[in-house]
Amino acid sequence: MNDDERLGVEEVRSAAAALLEENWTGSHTVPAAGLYPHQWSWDSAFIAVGLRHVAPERAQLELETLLAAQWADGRVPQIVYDLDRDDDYAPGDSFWRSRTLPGAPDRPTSGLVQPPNHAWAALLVHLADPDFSRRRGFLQRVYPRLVAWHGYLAARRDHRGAGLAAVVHPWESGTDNSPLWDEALAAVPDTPAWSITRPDLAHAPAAERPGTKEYARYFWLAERYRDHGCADGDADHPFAMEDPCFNALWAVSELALAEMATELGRDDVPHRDRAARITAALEALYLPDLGVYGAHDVVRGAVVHKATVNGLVPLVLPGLPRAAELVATLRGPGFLGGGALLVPGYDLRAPDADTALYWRGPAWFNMNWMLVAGLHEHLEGPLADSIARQVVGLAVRHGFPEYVDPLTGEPHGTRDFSWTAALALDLAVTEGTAP
Ligand code: 9WN
Repeated sequence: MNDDERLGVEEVRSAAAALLEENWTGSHTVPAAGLYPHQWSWDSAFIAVGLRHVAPERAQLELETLLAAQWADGRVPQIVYDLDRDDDYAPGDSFWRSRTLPGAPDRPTSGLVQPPNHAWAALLVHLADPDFSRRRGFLQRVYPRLVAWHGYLAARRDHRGAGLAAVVHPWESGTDNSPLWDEALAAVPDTPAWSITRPDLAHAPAAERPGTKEYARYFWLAERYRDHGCADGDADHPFAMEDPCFNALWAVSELALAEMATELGRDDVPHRDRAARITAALEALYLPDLGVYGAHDVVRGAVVHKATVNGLVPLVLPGLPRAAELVATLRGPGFLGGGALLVPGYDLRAPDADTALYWRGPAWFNMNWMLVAGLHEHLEGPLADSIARQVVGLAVRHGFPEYVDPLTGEPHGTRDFSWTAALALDLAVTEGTAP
């Protein structure tokens, strides 16, 4: 019996619940008290998925708080700022000054977005206790906001009319320094006007975070977007990428909206149609020789030829024509077959893979959680269970790290990271992985 098998569900539940309680502010959960002191968009959705097992009302509030900061155009912001912590993370509200922008909410936010996993999370939260959810009118309240959010993606982010949404900044992908963005980012000037501070480096080693040049480019791009009023009307975005992970989450969230629509007595067909259109459009991003989806660089008109975990996430989609190929890649030498405990962020054989550096090789718990869901979707139960077991074991054993070395399990980034706790808790409960 190994360490993981000795963990009981109750042990996982109480460790995860204690951390989520500690990181709860009264209206939302911070991703990590030191490194990430505000509310982050896709983090909140992952966190709600775990919270539903221990605090269903907080799970609903988590999403409602985020959606209350929605912009008039429907965008759900990447970050909702806590002004008391504005010096503790950069860029803060002092950079975005969102409340001076038309259509921004009263709450201070970033002008960017993050991947649309919210409707998926909201459906899971509802299903955890449908009676309680109905009593609180949860779906009635969140459904129209989620529809507006997806409407923003369709209206403002489908830059080339192919049915896929583009991210206009690496931060929007949630996989900030993924090798997928290297070429596009190299063309971005590294001369922002803003004087950059790095409060993040007080909480994680510099060697595990994006570098100075990358940060300079991140700020230059963010500054440009801000100075165009975050308006999306500008056809000359220097950075516009269709990410397979972002778009797969959009499609799976459309399917979740379809289920919500049925529950609410509304028409589910437009949601199912959009999910089918996104799934079909993803085909153009598929890289047959690598067995994964790449990212389409809208500015250069080409698909980036790199095998990252982003390109495996479409496995979450039912009926995906490439499912068998993705499973083979996942089992193959670049990923699990290369001796990895968890699915790495980047093909282990790539010359520039680094198993300790943020999104350039380490294994992330949210990505592995999505792959577990995708493997179940495509009837790969045993593989899903073995990944789920590793997620739970490594998460609890290392104090809920942000990410781990996929080969050794060594923890990296910050500790006490909320989505690691929430998703380990979810798998412990739903998969029964911790006997
Ligand atoms: C920028 C909060 C966020 C996650 C992202 C992760 C990291 C921020 C940063 O932390 O990004 O948004 O400062 O590095 O890449 O996925 O949402 O946990």
